[in-house]
Amino acid sequence: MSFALSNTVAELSRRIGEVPSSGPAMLMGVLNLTPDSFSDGGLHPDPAAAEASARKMLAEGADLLDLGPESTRPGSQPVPEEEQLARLLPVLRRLGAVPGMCPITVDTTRAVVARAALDLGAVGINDISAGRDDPGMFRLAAESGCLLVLMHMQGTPATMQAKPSYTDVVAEVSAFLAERLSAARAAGVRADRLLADPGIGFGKTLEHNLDLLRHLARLRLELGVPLLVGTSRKGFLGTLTGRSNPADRVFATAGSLAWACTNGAGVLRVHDVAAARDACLVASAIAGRP
Ligand code: HH2
Repeated sequence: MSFALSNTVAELSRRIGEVPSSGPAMLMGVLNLTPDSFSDGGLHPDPAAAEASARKMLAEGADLLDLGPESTRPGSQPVPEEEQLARLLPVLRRLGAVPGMCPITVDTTRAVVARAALDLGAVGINDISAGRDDPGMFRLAAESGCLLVLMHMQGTPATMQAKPSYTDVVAEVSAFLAERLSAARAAGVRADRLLADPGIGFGKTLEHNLDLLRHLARLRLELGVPLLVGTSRKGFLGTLTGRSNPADRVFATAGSLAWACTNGAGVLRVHDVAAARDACLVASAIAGRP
């Protein structure tokens, strides 16, 4: 990692670490480069369309952008590494040339894809398998010094919503993430580069999702690292509001974000950056964290 890049990562991890006590959560805009994502699939058929969305999210206040070359919606199948690279690299090259572009993370479980993204200037890896899919991921994060998000998921995207089952969802998710965080640290990943994510919608019923959100502050305390939370437009919001189209869940998302950002979330992964920004500014101000 270059000197400039490692400074960016250090500054980012400092800012993210400060969030729960001061300031609203940081906003990570979702930029999926897939034909089949549950909400924005097919919206970015070429790098120019991706750049337009990136510029829009940047203007709306995104602190980070998360580029996704693989859908992980319920029932989805893994995308081969070559295909992920073909979707990702042209967009990364293009965004690298945009003046003032915010730092970029890549949503992949494959180390070869993550390495190529880091080589093109990405600052972090969002690994929804928490290092279980590819043993090379922790090594790469340790060597590069990048940010690393570790997420909880029961099962795999292909099967996860078939029959999610827990005795105590909060305790089990917390124990899983604690184990994955210590495995990452044991592999040499710097403690201040790690984030944990309860994985809303990944092998969870409505009640599981609500229980996890209700106990975000406890997870933050038990895990000792910043939390990333992704509720944006997800199915449980559709269940609660009766809105079947993910694009109609922007207000429902804002409600969940206002809760998350005042209850321990450091980074919010969102499709609608402008709505997320306003919801979090207001909720954080009421909570006394302007
Ligand atoms: N959710 C999605 C994808 N990646 N990563 C983290 N860390 N946390 C999340 O909650 C999360 C995630 C699913 O959302 P999206 O990317 O919009 O859909 P798809 O997986 O269909 O591309």
